[in-house]
Amino acid sequence: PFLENVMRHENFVTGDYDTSFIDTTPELFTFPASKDRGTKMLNYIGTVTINGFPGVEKRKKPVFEKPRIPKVHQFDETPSGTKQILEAKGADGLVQWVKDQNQVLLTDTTFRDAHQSLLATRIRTNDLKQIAKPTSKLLPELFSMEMWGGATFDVSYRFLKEDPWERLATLRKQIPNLLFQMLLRASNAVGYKNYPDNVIREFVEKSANEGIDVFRIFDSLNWVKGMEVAIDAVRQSGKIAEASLCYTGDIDDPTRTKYNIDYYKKMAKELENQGAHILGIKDMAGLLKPQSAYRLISELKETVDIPIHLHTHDTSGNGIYMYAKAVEAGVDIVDVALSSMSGLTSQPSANTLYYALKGTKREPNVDIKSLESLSGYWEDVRKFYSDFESGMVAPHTEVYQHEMPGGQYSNLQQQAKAVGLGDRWDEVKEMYHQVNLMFGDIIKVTPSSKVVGDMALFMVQNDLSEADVIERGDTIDFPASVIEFFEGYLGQPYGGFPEKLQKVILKGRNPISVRPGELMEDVDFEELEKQLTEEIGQPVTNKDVIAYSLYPKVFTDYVKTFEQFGDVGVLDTPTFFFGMRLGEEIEVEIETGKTLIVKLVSIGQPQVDGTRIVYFELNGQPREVVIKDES
Ligand code: 3PY
Ligand code: ZN
Repeated sequence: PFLENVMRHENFVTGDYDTSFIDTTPELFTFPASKDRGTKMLNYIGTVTINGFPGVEKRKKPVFEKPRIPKVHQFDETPSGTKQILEAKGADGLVQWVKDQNQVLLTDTTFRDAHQSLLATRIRTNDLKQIAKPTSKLLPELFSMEMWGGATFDVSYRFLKEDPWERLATLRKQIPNLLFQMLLRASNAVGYKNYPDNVIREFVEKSANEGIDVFRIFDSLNWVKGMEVAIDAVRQSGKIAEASLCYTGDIDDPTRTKYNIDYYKKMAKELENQGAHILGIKDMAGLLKPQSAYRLISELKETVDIPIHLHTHDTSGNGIYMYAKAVEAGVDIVDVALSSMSGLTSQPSANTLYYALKGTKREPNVDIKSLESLSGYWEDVRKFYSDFESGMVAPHTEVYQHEMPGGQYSNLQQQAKAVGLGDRWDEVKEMYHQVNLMFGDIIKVTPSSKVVGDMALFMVQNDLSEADVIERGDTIDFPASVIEFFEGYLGQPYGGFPEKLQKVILKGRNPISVRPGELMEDVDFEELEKQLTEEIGQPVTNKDVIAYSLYPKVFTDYVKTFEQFGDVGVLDTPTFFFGMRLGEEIEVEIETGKTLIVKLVSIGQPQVDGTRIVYFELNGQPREVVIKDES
């Protein structure tokens, strides 16, 4: 290991060395403990082969085609892109560049919202990594790639057992030319509740340092006060603050007057005054209709002087027509996904939009062949994740009634199944609509949408109507998220809380009306680092400490799994979900240039203690692991 350490040291790699650096570089003498990665990996493969993977129907591993990776010339230079513009001109220079463009610019959401909305956020870094370089070479004209934040952060630790910071670092290396964009839930960061201000600041600073360039910031109640700290932190970091208004209701429906055009114009102006570089319009459920989009964009263009970036979900099937109208009205940037990862609860298709706008004044500058070849890769990869598909196969105009965000649809459906309400999904959707009205018609987006979802599930499960809730509320234990919402810990909804319901739910507790961050003490990160180091018994990074401050248990559970199974991120996705078939042989690259060959030879009968011996060959040598059969 000493020699390996020397050879990896940057002075050695760059050739800038003489022997004295060995004496002055003590870290060369700390050797990583040998951790037998091979055995841990066999343990993981044995475990999923026998017991299956949560959320994936247990079955023999299907035979999948190898995903088609478009050929790009490895040694061609990566074309420069928007990342270089930001580096050369700074945030204001980049904003000016956007304003100077005549064509509509595109953000590709395939790496984040598309799979959050179609596949319950389950796409693994292993699959992103393989297409990262081709994407950077084939789509250098993109405005940005949305590839981080939202639910991807906690799902990485929680379900995929991988580190989201490593995803960011890996992709950043492969994609040096495009702006990386993340979704930041303002005071809720990438979590489901408000955090102390210094957690938000620390999170933004680290994310910016690690490679995020555009922060789309929103508040789940459109409460601008709740966005102040996040916007300021992003501006401080030198990156781009895309402060967003969330769109709900219908500006052209005279019976829905709460969120009218003036409401959005006022909010847009406030965000601009607050320091937004770009105005985001976050149509999280896909409620913005074509004619309303024309009106909304036209009027907002006259209201603010900053570029406008429009996000939608194609649940109703109206996405492309709506974008065409928004483009006509002068929207600067729109969010699209590669065709095979688009449509339905995801974003509209980039490929389709290209043809829709071809020959118009604002035709996007993008290569359709590239879009198609990259889409081919995702068509193949998507098959690995079929267990996480929502089952929606055609446009759902009923979204205009239930108003459920695209990113929530497949997740809430999974939650409903988990509590035994899978066959009452239609009722859950109807209840979601009713709960929204009970709550006073609120903005529904993470985490306020989760509150509505939790309450809807709770009411269906317990067969409660609105009248039951009001009349018998004092005997009902409401979900924790619902109580917190009515206490004011997600912020203040526009128009206030419905007072009667609030009283019933709070049972004598007093709500707050200030920004929750004002009441929370700063986190002492040094103390937290000590606590975490003690709890897991190993040194930690500052990124680990941030993750721990956001969700302590999710993070320590992840560490425990890592201890047990090692880095499962190196496995291909079919093996990760299904384990191996008898007699199958796979290659696993555990680090660059270091590959293990694994063969599953046989599986023993269950023993009296409920375990089975699984026989492998690892690089040709027989190896066996003992697995508890829990199937
Ligand atoms: C998220 O917050 O994760 C969302 O995608 C909201 O739409
Ligand atoms: Zn979205």
